[in-house]
Amino acid sequence: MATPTDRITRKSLLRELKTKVVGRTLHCCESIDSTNRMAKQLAEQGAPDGTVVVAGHQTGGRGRLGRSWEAPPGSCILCSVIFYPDIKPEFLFRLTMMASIAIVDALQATAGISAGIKWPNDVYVGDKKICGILSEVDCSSQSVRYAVVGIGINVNWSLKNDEHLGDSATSLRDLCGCDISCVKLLRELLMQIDSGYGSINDAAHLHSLWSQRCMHLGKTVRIISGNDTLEGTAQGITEQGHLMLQSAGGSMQEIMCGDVSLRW
Ligand code: BT5
Repeated sequence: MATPTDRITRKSLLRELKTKVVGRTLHCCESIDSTNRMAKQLAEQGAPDGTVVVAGHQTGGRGRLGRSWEAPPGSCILCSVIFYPDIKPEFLFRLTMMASIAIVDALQATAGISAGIKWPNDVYVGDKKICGILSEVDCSSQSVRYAVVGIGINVNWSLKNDEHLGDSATSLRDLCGCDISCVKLLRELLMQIDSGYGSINDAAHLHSLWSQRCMHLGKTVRIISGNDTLEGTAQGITEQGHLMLQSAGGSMQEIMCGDVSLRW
């Protein structure tokens, strides 16, 4: 449950934050254009591994492909984490996998909500989106300079009657019927991410945790990828994070990016 003092501040978050890397350097802002934008700027300036940027409000919250991320001031989790991962660029999707697993586990631990991962970057409860992840990287073909993983979770914002998102999105308030402490949820999330980051090179373990939490493996899905609409059974993901889609005729296709829909 949230209390009247449930404001995300450095002090409230650092209390009982048991992490090795993630959140040891922490920037909390009332309002900013985008935590991902600020995190990238800090990474350019050499901010330490695991630096976290948190905002109460974003004036230009970003999604993928130029889309936007909405959240009323002071109601949701809006944060970005900087990483300098020791992985080859082709395996960078592991960071998104690690974040998705951490989000599902933190929602369960803090609010008792069973959520699932929707490839590539969403967390859903039932058929509604509760969280989006935006991973951005600076890398060459050989090495990764830095990666920023941005996370937006709908917490104390009622979306049921929202004109734009009511049909497709949900929040912890809508699901639990009460407000949930953003401080506790974010602290749990950062601890889960910290533990996942420690084993980012254990690909088999990560793959198994991700697959257990993915909501559409083995199911028939429709994927919008660029100008193409594809249908088939989602069979799994490759080491690079591409989705393996099996058509009704049995042929297998590797999809690099797209939006999965589970209902149409
Ligand atoms: C995402 O993009 O889902 C990634 C969102 C990442 C947001 C975080 S917040 C902290 C950090 N700083 C940033 O600037 N961004 C990150 P995508 O898959 O492209 O989904 C975007 C679409 O989701 C929009 O076009 C809307 O349709 C929908 N949407 C926008 N706000 C939403 C919300 N609060 N809940 C559910 N859906 C939303």
